[in-house]
Amino acid sequence: MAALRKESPNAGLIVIDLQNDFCPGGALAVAGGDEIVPLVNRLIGSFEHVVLTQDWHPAGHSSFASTHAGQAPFAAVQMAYGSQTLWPDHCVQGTPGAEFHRDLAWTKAELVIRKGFRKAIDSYSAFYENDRKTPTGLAGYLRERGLTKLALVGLATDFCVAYSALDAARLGFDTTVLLDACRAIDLNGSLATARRQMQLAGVSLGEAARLVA
Ligand code: VGL
Ligand code: ZN
Repeated sequence: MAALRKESPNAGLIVIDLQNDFCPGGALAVAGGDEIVPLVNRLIGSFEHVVLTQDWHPAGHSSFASTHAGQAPFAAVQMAYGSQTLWPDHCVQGTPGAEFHRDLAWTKAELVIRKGFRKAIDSYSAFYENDRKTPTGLAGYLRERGLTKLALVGLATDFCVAYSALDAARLGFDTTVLLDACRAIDLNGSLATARRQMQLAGVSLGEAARLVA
């Protein structure tokens, strides 16, 4: 894991969706979501390359329960591209809820990649929208810059972090999720499922506290 740090110029830290709406008090609060900020900041300090993702939905997004008559948050519906969980309205473009947590040391980030900006399709992964086919452009960016080793942290472990890690591994990146710098939504066993899927896909599960100790 030491190879992930600063001394490795081909390593990148990807911080997933560390935004107000995923922190306590936010519209889709993840328990303890704000607790990871100090550890993520230490990681940001110890990596040469940092990329942030920002969940970034237009009002009336198709992943919002409020967009679907008679549907409540956390229900699953069928979309053209497959099953989609419905969420409370969150991370609406330009709103305070979509901003990064105020204590996140975001200024060092070389790229902020926004996702979920198309009304008709959600995007959990930083690499592909939820049809698993439409690229965000992140893989091309990382490859062109020679970043082959990725450490992922942020919110939520079992949705945007896991989907991003599974895609990263599938795309051939050497991928580690630092679980102590993530927090989960854990809907119907989704955390256990995500951990199992990541292990099967060859994603390393590590600890940020050891990396920055
Ligand atoms: C996320 C649900 C909806 C996440 C984003 O960041 O994990 N989860 N939008
Ligand atoms: Zn979202």
